[in-house]
Amino acid sequence: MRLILLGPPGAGKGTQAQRLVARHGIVQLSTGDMLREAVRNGTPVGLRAKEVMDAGQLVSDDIVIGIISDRIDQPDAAKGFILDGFPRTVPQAEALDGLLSRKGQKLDAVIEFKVDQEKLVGRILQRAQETRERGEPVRKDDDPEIFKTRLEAFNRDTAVVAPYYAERGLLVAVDGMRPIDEVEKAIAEVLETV
Ligand code: B4P
Repeated sequence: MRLILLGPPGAGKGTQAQRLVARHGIVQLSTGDMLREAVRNGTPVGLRAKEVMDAGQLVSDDIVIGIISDRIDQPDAAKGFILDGFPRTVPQAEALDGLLSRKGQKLDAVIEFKVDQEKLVGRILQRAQETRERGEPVRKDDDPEIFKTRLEAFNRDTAVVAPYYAERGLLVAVDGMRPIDEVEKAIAEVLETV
């Protein structure tokens, strides 16, 4: 199975991707996690990405497409994957089409999480609060002002990715406002039909 999870920041893509990994035994390919790891390890990609991510902007297409092409070629992605946070722009979606067609592979579904912007802000503030209470460092981009920039980037560059997949008959919307277990159930129902 090859899936894309699409939606605004804080919509629950990462949360549901982990549940899908547990349920289906396929890998989660999260560009956010890969970029944060590159930043932690101080790699050339990490050095280029850090400032952009901290500011809540999108990392350049060439960097992100580069890391995804390398990752998708790994043996553990051969039997399927869940793309979480990629593609975030139409050029990224077009690059993914190219990568998959070279491998003779197809996407099974693109699941779009629908969540109101007010709810997104509330979730991010809560995540920051819980992280602080655990004594762990809070993600710089979970600051309320920077989160606004992330939402703007989503509205400007990522919102157009859903129609791209709708035109190809792959898009299925899920109500991401509901509790985590209910969203998981809704996704499971969608996957029974693909
Ligand atoms: P990401 O790591 O993808 O961050 P995200 O959008 O906040 O994650 P997600 O939607 O997965 O939210 P989560 O499940 O954690 O990106 C971070 C940055 O990396 C970007 O801003 C950008 O700079 C860069 N980047 C990544 N990919 C890129 C690309 N392709 N191109 C360019 N740049 C890229 O959920 C958030 C919170 O809500 C959690 O605390 C969770 O517990 C809670 N939650 C989730 N579902 C819930 C539910 N149903 N009910 C209640 N709470 C819920």
